[in-house]
Amino acid sequence: MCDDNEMKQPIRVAVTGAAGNIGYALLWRIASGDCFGADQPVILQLLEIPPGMQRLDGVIMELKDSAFPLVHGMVGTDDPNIAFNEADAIFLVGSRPRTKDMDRSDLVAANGPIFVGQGKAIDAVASPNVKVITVGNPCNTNALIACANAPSIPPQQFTAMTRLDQNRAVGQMAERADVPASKIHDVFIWGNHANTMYPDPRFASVEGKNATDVFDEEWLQGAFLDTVATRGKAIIEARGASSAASAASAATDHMRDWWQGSNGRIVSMALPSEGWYGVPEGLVFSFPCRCENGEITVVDDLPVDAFAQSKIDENIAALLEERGAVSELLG
Ligand code: NAX
Repeated sequence: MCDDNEMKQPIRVAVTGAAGNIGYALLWRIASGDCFGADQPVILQLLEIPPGMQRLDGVIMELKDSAFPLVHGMVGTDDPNIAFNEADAIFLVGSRPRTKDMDRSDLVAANGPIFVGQGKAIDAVASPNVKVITVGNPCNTNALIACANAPSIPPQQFTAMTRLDQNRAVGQMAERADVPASKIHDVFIWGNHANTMYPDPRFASVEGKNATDVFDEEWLQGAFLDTVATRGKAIIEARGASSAASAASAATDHMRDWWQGSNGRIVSMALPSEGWYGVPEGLVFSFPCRCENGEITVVDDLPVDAFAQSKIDENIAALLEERGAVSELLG
C-alpha cells in the first residue's frame, strides 16, 4: 500500500442499489483497491431508492468502520444527479431482482424505466469519459436503454456484465480438469446474460492445452453449456437468494480489466455492437474482448463454426425481441 503522498487523485465511483446484496459485497472490493488499483483513491457515490436509504446508512456506517485508506469520501443519496455527479466509473446494480413468479418480459417491463432516468442523469452530470457497467437484469437491455438516453456519451462507454457467466465457465472447466482456475484462459461468452448465452470453449486453454482436446465435445456442448447457462437458477434454489458475492466479484473483474487492462487475455463484455460477427448495430451483445489503456477492443476475427453461429443467432433473436419490448424507452 502506498502512503498518502504517493497516491493518485481520487476518482468518483458510483454504485446504484448500494444497499442490496451485490452492493454489500461489491463496495468492499472497490474500497480495498481490488478494482481500480492499490494506489487509486476513490470517492464512493452511492444511490438507493427511498425505501433503501436506511439500509444504505447502515452500509455507509460499516464502510466507515472498515477504515479503508483508499476511501477519500462517501455520499449516500436517492438522487441520481448527485450519485452520478462527475462519476468516472458507474456500477448500475440497482433494480428489481427476478422472483419465481416473474418471466423475462415481466423483468424487462419492471426494470426498463429505471434505466431511462439513470441514462439521462449520466448524460447530464457524469464525466464525459465515464465507464459504465450494467449488472441489474436484464442487463444487456438495461445497458441499451441507459446508452440510448445518454446521447452525449459514446456508446462504447456502456457495457453489461457477462463476466459472471465467464467465471462460471472457468469454474466448471477447472473443476473437471482438476486444475486451479488460473490455469484456464480465454473461454468467453457470446450474447445475452440469459440462458441462451454461449460459453465458447473453442479458443480456451487448460494449462496451455486446447480445451477442445482436453474435454470431449459431448460435455462441452451438453452439461458444460447447460450448467453455465442455468447456474443463476441453481444458486437461487440452493441459497434461497440470487448470486451476490460471485456477481460482485465478476463486476470487480470486469471493471478492473477495463480500467487496468486484461493483459492480452480474452474477456467477455457486452457492449453496443458495431456490426461485429453480423450482430445488428446497437444491440448490447457479449463479445470476446481485450482491454488496454482503458479501451475495449472486440476481437473481431475469430472463426465461427456452425454450432457457434446457431448460438449467436439465437442470442440475436432474443435480444432483438427484448429491444422490441422496450422500443418506447430508447429515446
Ligand atoms: P437486491 O434486491 O439485494 O438489491 C437491489 C437494490 O437495488 C435494493 O437495495 C433496491 O432498493 C435497489 N434499487 C431498486 N431500484 C433502484 C433504483 N431505481 N435506483 C437505485 N437503487 C435501486 O438485489 P441484488 O441481489 O443486489 O441484485 C441486483 C441486480 O443484479 C438484480 O437485477 C439481479 O437480477 C442482477 N444480477 C445480475 C447478474 C449478472 O450476471 N449480470 C448476476 C447476479 C444478479 O442476479
